[in-house]
Amino acid sequence: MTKKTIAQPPVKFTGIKEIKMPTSAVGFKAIKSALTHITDEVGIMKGIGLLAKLNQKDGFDCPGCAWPDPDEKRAFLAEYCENGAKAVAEEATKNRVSPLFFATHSIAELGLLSDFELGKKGRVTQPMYLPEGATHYQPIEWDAAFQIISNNLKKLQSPDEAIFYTSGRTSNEAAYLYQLFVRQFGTNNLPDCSNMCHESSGAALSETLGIGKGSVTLDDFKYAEVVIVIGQNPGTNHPRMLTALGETKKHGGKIISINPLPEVGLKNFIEPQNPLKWLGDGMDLSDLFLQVKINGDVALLKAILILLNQKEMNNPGTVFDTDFIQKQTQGYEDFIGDLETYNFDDLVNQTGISLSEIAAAVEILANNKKIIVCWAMGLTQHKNAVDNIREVVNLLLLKGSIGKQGAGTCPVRGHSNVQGDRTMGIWERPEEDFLNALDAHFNFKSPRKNGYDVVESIEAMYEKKAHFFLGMGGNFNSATPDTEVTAKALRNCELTVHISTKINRSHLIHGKEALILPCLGRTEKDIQASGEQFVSVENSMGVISKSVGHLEPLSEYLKSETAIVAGIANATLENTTVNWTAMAGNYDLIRDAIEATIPGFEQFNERIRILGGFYLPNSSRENDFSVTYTGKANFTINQVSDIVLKKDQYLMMTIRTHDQFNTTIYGLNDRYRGILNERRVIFMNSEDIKEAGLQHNDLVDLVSHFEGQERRAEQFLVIPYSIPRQCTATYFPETNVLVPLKSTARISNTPTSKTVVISIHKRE
Ligand SMILES: Nc1nc2c(c(=O)[nH]1)N[C@H]1C(S)=C(S)[C@@H](COP(=O)(O)OP(=O)(O)OC[C@H]3O[C@@H](n4cnc5c(=O)[nH]c(N)nc54)[C@H](O)[C@@H]3O)O[C@H]1N2
Ligand SMILES: Nc1nc2c(c(=O)[nH]1)N[C@H]1C(S)=C(S)[C@@H](COP(=O)(O)OP(=O)(O)OC[C@H]3O[C@@H](n4cnc5c(=O)[nH]c(N)nc54)[C@H](O)[C@@H]3O)O[C@H]1N2
Ligand SMILES: [Mo]
Repeated sequence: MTKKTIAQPPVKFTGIKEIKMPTSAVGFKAIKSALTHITDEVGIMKGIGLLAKLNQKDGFDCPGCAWPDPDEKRAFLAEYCENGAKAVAEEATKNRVSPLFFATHSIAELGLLSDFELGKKGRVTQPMYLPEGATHYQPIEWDAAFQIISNNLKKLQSPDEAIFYTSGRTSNEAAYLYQLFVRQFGTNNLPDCSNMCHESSGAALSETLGIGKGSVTLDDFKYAEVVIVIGQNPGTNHPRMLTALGETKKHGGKIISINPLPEVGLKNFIEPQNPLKWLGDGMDLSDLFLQVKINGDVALLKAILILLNQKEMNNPGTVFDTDFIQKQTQGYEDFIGDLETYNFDDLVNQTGISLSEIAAAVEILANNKKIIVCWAMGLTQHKNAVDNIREVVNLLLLKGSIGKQGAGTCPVRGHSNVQGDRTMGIWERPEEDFLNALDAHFNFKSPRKNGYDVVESIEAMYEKKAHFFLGMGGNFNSATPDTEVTAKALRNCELTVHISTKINRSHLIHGKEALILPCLGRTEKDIQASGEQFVSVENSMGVISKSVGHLEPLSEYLKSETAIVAGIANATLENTTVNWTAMAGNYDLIRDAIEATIPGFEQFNERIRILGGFYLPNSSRENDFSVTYTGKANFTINQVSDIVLKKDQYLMMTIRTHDQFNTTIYGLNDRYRGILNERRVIFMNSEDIKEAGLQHNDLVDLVSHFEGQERRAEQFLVIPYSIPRQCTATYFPETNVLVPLKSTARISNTPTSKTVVISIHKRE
């Protein structure tokens, strides 16, 4: 018999090359890299045809990040970035994983491939089935696959024994139909990638401002006097955001970046849209870079707020927006009272930043009124992540920097439709109003009990309280924390099902039986009973727009995500009140149902056909905080980090390279950080390396420490890097095995993937 398939990326070294860190982002090299990926995966002619439709008003939405497209003018052939082009190349690839491929490779064998090698095998072309005890996947007809799902769902003692995960690429139409099926089946077990991503932002913003989404639009970047980019690496993860930051600079605004790493994209940027500038010096972006220690952000913000408060007390009414505070907010006195209890020097020490640099930030903030704060995973994946974001809101409220042009909150979303999926009801804790609307429209009673989020789902499968897993996209095994625990949880299931475009490690870590259901991607034509369909998505700023694929589907066996949901629903639900076949045959009918049950979608079918789409209503953008629990915008009292490191311990953040999209590894380079052809590295401060008796390129094992438990990840190369003392960085998902499942953020329950306590051990 074969050995058990390994759950983690195998230890393989690919031959590190180190280069000097570049001094600017984007520019000619980025364009070259984009074209290389497109040419290698898709071919040059087809590739250029694809790029011409990418993010255009009549084209398809980039399957990369959720950064918005300009409302007005869009550049022909340039409304994309290097990493968007890689995302498209990855999906539209010529390479195929056919039944023959599965017949000639056992699952254990596939497990020995790295994520990079696995992904490069290409798109899955046919539904595949793994019977109990089998070593190879085999092809299966769609109807037989739906029947296996239905049989397994019907065997459960309760609908709550099934888990229905979603990754944020799923369109609004597919997501809506999916949650409707899951609720008609009888559970709210709808965990999604958001639980690991911006859940902390949603929790903090709903409490303080009344809506879990950001408040700014792209246009606001032109009017902002200050933009703070904190805990985010836009040069890699949202490259088109650099154009917006460039607009801020062109209009005289200042940029402050707050990050443990000097990320190149935040320093200097060469506009991709203007070839005349490709070889020039580029535009300097950050006016001030605060190199904060990992998880030192609440301390830093508090230190800034204390100094701002002192300035305000010296000259009342000149620093804070007292009128806004008085009329629109609640909790100011308690907040200021709390601020006065901190020891200022302790706070500064926690940040690792000099007092003069903090004072420079205070100077910029004191003298300006229109502030935008942008953030991503550097704030959301800590134990006090919700505190981080509430403290950001405190700053904006003091300055009255919300609900007006050029100011506000900007949580920069990850997956291209992660925000839309939540709007569509992909949530384990749905609002009563939403469920009531569903019940009334579809004439059934949806479940009221809260479902499991990602961490709770893993626990439920681990403890054998749940026996069925279905993933609508994503790579659950590799994206979640505590890889070995998650793998055991998935293996405990009776059936694991993945609706996927490409093969990934979650297909190899399976339940007793398993299915891979291949679906159409964004780039492909979607033809249903009523003809050619399009879908809709919501970007990071609440714009709903249309996305239509133009390529011929790569295989005749692929189904759309909506058709797959309808197939499962028809096979499973006996007394359903929904005509699944009709809805999947004509997405206008799904949009009619969305309009009838979700606020903000009036005349949806009409408005979605207007090129460019429409904005959803957003109360905090409109300066209306009446929807919070106090009826006002709320100041909050937040906690600084309580992590105490022992002498030989370090904090580790798990971050993305320039060549990956989450668990999809496009290539082996992290060009902007000077690392080529290798992923098994740990970035350390050179003083720490010296003190630990280590040397550049030493081979080390990493051990994480949590509540007396140890977890181990073996074989990483030590790289000296500009990073604060006792802080380290490694790449996700290689080190997810070190992130303890139970180490999560208060309130949002998001895994603390940016604060892992580790020790570092030299290999003999
Ligand atoms: N090309 C590409 N684009 C992507 C993705 C991708 O993988 N590849 N992923 C998408 C998804 S789902 C998401 S959520 C986003 C992720 O976008 P990011 O959040 O930018 O991604 P990370 O690599 O996790 O980077 C986190 C950044 O926060 C910093 N950081 C870490 N800890 C702290 C801290 O304690 N304080 C502060 N101030 N900074 C900290 C890190 O140094 C790093 O710069 O990108 C989306 N876009
Ligand atoms: N340690 C650590 N862990 C993290 C993070 C971190 O920063 N550090 N970040 C977290 C974050 S922010 C996120 S969002 C999650 C991401 O978690 P996931 O969303 O679960 O993971 P992805 O790697 O984005 O999923 C990639 C897979 O999605 C499938 N796919 C791609 N396009 C489509 C499509 O159009 N339809 C369907 N059905 N499938 C498709 C492909 O098969 C591909 O292999 O990971 C989280 N995990
Ligand atoms: Mo994300």
